Amino acid sequence: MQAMHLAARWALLPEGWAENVQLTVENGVISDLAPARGASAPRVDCLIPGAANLHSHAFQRGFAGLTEARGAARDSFWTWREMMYRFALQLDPDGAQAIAEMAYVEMLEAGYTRVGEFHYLHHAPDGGAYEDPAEMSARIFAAAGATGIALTHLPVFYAHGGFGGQPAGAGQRRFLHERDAFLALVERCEAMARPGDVVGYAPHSLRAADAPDLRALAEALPGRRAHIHVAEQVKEVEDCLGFCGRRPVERLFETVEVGPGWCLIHATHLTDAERRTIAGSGAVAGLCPVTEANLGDGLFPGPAYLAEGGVFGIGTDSNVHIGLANELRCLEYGQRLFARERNVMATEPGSTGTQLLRRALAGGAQALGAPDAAIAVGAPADLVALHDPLGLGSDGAQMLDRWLFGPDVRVSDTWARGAHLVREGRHVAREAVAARFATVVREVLERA
Ligand code: NGQ
Ligand code: ZN
Repeated sequence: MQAMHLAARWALLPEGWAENVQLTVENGVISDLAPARGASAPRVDCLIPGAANLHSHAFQRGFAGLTEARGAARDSFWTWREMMYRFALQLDPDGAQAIAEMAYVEMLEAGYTRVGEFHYLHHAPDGGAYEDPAEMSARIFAAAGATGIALTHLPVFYAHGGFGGQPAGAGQRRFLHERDAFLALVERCEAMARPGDVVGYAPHSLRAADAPDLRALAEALPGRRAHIHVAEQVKEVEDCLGFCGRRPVERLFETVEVGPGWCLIHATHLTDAERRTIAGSGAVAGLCPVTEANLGDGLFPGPAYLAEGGVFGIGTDSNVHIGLANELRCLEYGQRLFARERNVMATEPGSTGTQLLRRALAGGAQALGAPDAAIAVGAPADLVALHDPLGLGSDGAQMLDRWLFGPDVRVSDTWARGAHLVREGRHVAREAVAARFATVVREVLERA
């Protein structure tokens, strides 16, 4: 493979912003980093590392924006979930793959080069296993392969409909596994992984996986990244208290050893003690600010958690709107509205965008078991270029802040492991992927 050269006016390096940098990329890896010389290489305005999107349910992209009309009663997370289940029951493997490809194209266009797919749509619409029980996971791998995004696949263990081992409801029949069959799925996924892909596992929630399930999985799958939804909704906290006298985060930490290999998705409703416990454990808080706003979840206690040294990363979750700048802005704005202050998620003086991005890059890579997101020799060439059409950014930090909070800076290019997948803001396969996506969604909506 031929070496690629790329120059950047500004680049976010591990030690900070650098001006006029030239990179060489060979076999998908950054092989050299030097001061830019002459005009030999194509030059971008601002170069940042590609980010990890630590929490996605790709299929939910299929009904993005279509649950925003009020029903007869008051709408909530739980009424949204009914609609989500109805959509989930309509998808066949081809449809699920087409929708995942659309989501992954948009992620690459947004600046993500890896996705953590929290995957629970496992079985056929009647709840029976497909001939290949790993069929739906195979479609996720295929969608990642077709679009070029790196994948951390997180097959989901789902066994119950609520706390106390309640039976699963009819709408959940495609999600369910016995423990042995689930462990076999994890093994099959490992066999499907391309170089650079990671396979973890995900007990869906304390509602869907009980304490014996959690312990058995942790014992059977040591060393794998583990993700779980926890304490997203007040009702979940109340139901957990009603069931066992403990709050969800307390219950999780009492049940399994939670450390840096864990990612706690949402972790919205926390006591001070629970927040300190998460921060002290080194686990990643998997924040999904746009989805959390869309579903009316509540606000994560950001500043206190950062003060305690807590780690966080960002996920697009329901994929109602796929963005990276957008997620970080929504995170910061939620905290501003609550604190009635500005630049709340910055822990030191200086660019809020730079601090938010660096934390999200580090937490995302940790949560997905990926190499550090860094523009550095030896690192995978996962790169995102920002274009500043008016040339107003006087330095990299300002360009980044204007990308997050202003109107005109945007992603122009994305390289994943050196492959130039997004050019002039568009994924190279966007047209074909979008056409298949539109056909599938039209068919599902006509049927539903
Ligand atoms: C999910 N999504 O698994 O897709 C969940 C809803 C549930 C979010 N929590 C289902 N955002 O939690 O039971
Ligand atoms: Zn989720």
